[in-house]
Amino acid sequence: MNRALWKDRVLSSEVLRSEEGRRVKLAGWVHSIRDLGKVVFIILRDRDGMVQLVFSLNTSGRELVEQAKRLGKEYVVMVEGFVKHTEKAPGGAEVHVDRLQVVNEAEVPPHLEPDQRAKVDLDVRLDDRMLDLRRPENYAIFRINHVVLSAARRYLESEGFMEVHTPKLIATATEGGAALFPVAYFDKEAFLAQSPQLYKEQLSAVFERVYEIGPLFRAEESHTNRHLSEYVGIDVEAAFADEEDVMRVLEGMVAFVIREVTERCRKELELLRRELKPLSTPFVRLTYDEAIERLREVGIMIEWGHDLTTEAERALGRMFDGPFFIVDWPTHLKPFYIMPREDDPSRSYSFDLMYGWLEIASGGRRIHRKEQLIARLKEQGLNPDSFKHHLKCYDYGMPPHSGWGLGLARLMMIITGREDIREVVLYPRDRWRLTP
Ligand code: AMO
Repeated sequence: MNRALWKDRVLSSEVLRSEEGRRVKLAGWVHSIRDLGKVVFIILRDRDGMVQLVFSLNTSGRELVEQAKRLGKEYVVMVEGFVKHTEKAPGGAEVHVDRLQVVNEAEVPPHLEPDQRAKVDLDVRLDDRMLDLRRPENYAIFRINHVVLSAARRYLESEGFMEVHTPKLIATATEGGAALFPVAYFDKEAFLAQSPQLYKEQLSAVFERVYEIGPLFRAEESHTNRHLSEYVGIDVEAAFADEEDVMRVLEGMVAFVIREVTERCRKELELLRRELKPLSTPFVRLTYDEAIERLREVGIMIEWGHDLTTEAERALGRMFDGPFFIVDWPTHLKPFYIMPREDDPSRSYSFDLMYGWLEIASGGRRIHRKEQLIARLKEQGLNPDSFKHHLKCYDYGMPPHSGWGLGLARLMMIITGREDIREVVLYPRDRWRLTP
């Protein structure tokens, strides 16, 4: 069989839409095999889905039926045959094969066969991630991930944001709390970026509205189901905007993403047994003070000025089904670049976006005056000298600006209903995993 076979192949879904008797060529992987003696049924999987192949004595001949019996799961094959409509086939159509070429054989461990529902531990699956990704459930998750990204880009562009990429090799920390990964950078020490924070702020003084979608690195020592050492962030920064303006962009984007996924990923959501409720904006806004008061009413005591515990987040998640903002956080809980409130500097113009129990984004209004930024750096025990390149920008005309950062995988956990963040990342990196 020659190269031309896969040059004009059709995808599985096209077979299901084809007229009876149409001659088609297909290429893909053997998903499952059912050998009934005189007839062999194979489910072929391609990037588009699955289709049933039939090898029978009548159309295929004895030799081909025997060849089909010797196929194994995940073999790469190319076939040619004609379409037949029948109620008995999944999707209502099948291909009766009269030509078969085995392109490559495969040998997969039985517990990781992609036609089985995942029964084994996630870590075992992650050790053979490429194979694991072939399971239809995973295919659905990452197809949704793609639609989320494409919808986010479309929404942000419609709001006048321009896509940028900032360095991931950096000289200083930006997010106080999270630890950095050091990197040997020629004869110096560099770090992997925890966030594009300072660069996106600087770029807001040039292009006004920028966004970045890219990898971020945090040396998270603790092993939780919602933290990774490497994750994709969607970061936004806007000049001449306050926190309320960028919260509107954030809730608008999340609502748009949910709508797009609902419309464009029906098949995938059905496979994952997910139903997404449409979101109406604006989302609920709760101040930090109101949040700790609501928690006190259910017996969870958070002293003013302390961060919310996981238990507290879970309790709030039960009170607000869906997305809600927590705003006006104590200033000292937020990074140095967040602006303290003018009417009460112990509180700040900041917000976290929660979705149920999970924090999916955080942001706020930024300080745009140099003296105030230097004072805040010092208050947080940071050395302004380490930020001299950034501080210089405040001499060149820094506009008022605001922004936020959202964790893509956190949003994906919500959309797909997965409780472990590693399920929604292709090759997750955490405290214990650096391979594959
Ligand atoms: P923050 O540190 O809150 O804010 O991060 C923003 C969002 O990124 C996600 N996130 C993570 N996701 C997976 N693994 C991690 N280890 C991890 N850490 C954070 C969360 C979080 O809400 N510069 C600010 C944003 C801004 O103000 O613009 C920042 O990085 O969903």
